[in-house]
Amino acid sequence: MRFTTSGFSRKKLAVATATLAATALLLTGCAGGSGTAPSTDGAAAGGGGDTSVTFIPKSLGNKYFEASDKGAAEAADELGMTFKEEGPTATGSADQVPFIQTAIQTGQKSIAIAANDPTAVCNDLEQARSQGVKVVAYDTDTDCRDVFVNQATVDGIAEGLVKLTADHLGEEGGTIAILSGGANAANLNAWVDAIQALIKKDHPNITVAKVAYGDDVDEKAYQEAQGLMQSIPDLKAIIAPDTVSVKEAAHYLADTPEYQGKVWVTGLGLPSEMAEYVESGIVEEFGLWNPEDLGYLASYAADALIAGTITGEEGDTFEAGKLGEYTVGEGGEIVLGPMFVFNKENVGDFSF
Ligand code: RAM
Repeated sequence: MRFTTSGFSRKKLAVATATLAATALLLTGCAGGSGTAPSTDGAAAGGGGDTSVTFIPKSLGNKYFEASDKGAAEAADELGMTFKEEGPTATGSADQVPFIQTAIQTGQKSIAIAANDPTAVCNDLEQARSQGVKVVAYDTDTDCRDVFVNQATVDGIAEGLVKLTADHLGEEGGTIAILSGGANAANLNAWVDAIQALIKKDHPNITVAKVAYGDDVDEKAYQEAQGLMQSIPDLKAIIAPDTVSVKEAAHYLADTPEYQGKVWVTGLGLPSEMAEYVESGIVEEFGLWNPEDLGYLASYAADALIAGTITGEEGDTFEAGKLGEYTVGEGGEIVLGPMFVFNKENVGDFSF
């Protein structure tokens, strides 16, 4: 089964990216201090000014969140929302708390957060909600929010990555490892659990020897990839459901010819970061979605919550600009669409 992503075509994406780059140049405000990114002021760009959102990614400097928050800024501009992106440079459980407090104290109408730890930020998010701030979880869920904008279903991601790996290993199967990112992240742990459960249920010829964690940090992910390849003699594949981990596993493989052709790497990656490895044959296929669309959808969900168009109840519907109409599902989850598979034929078509 091929996974194709709803909501973006290459041409449309190229146009959107060019438009977005021009818009971002117009809107970018002054840069913040350490731990903050330039904020763009939708009001200054002619927006209504009475709605606002602060995006708090897992960490600044991760190109995945640079892409998702670029899409969020594009949507905020369309909606006339004041947009801010602020966040930590590390992925510790409590690193995002100061930025939630800043959003509360500056009267932001909504917060969109990709929590490094689903429970560690709850006291602060509940404080925000008690003061009327709408909270959107995006990319990864937290226990205290109004809605969760999810890039794809957990089962869809697990099925996609396991299929790529099982197809590569064939009847013989073999020993694999999983290299994830932050050990407390709800999205990553859900995917790791679903991947292991699916392999146990449907692929008795595949053994998961170890799960390692790179904490969404380049150097650590590289070292963990090295450790897996050096410590598991019959290792045949690594599944890395995290853009930092899959990039660094490919990076270590590219640096270490003795493992090339022996260990196969796939996972969830950014085309912009993985293209060199796909074009050189180090990696054949990997999955993801359009992170810019994820952020774009999260901004529209925040705006709909502020306007009262949705409350987060199952069945609520709202318009999300160029992405069309979305419906709130069970537990307040809004799903962007299915996973998309990138390979040598298409990886060069995308700029995120
Ligand atoms: C990293 C982060 C993010 C995840 C992607 C796939 O950038 O862990 O939360 O969605 O990988």
